Amino acid sequence: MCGYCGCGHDHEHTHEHEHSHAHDSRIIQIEQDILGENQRFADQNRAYFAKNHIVALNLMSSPGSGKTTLLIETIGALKQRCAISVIEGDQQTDLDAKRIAATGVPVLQINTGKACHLDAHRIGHALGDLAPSNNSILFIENVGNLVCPALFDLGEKAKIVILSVTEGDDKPLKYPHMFAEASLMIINKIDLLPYVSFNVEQCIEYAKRVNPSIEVLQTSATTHQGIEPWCDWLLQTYDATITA
Ligand SMILES: Nc1nc2c(ncn2[C@@H]2O[C@H](COP(=O)(O)OP(=O)(O)OP(=O)(O)O)[C@@H](O)[C@H]2O)c(=O)[nH]1
Ligand SMILES: [Mg+2]
Repeated sequence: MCGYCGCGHDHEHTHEHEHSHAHDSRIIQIEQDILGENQRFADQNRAYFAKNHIVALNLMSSPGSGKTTLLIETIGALKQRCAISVIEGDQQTDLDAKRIAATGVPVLQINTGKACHLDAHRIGHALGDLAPSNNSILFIENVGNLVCPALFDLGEKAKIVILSVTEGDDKPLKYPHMFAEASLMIINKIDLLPYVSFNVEQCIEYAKRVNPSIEVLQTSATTHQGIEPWCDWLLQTYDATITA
């Protein structure tokens, strides 16, 4: 249960629900306050990114879809071409930060505790500590969760959703907010396609039903398939932002 975004609404249920309308409106008010507060910090982050020519990309997915593995491959392919830094979001541990640190790029781990997503306030603090270089790409690996991170603007240039083929091709319809918010869907672990029942065309059709303008790439972070088109997408986004 998330202690911040209100999903799950952790409260005692020893009472009857005769007053459910008042209860619901109080929850909606709390959610509006939380998201309104987040938006103010997100706008500050966005201004910081624009001033310093930093392309911030928010990577979101279910746990284990391959975000960190894909990042490690991406950093290996791109770090000679542009400066890169990473913010890692997990509920606990610095395991992912250690994996990224081994690539040699600056990385900062955020532990969210009970919270199931990163928010703009935490990112603002992390920017102070990480101090990403001007003219760089900043990857923000969000907490593994296909729901709540979609609600929270971090001030990023783009949201990217990573869906691995072991999760099922129906996810864009079942978790539409994530796919509606994303500019790009990466279908990862395509090396496993021969072993799972995952219809790539069907998945893309579902994603475009939710978000007609979503772009789609297919990768395998372990066999390196599709990494080049993904790096091209990154460099185009970087060039467009830096020269804007
Ligand atoms: N076969 C295959 N395995 C992959 C691929 N990408 C990642 N994996 C494996 O999937 C598992 C999870 O990968 P991670 O990169 O840790 O996933 P993550 O999304 O960062 O996980 P969280 O940070 O916990 O949400 C690891 O065992 C990876 O080796 C891929 O393209 N193909
Ligand atoms: Mg990870």
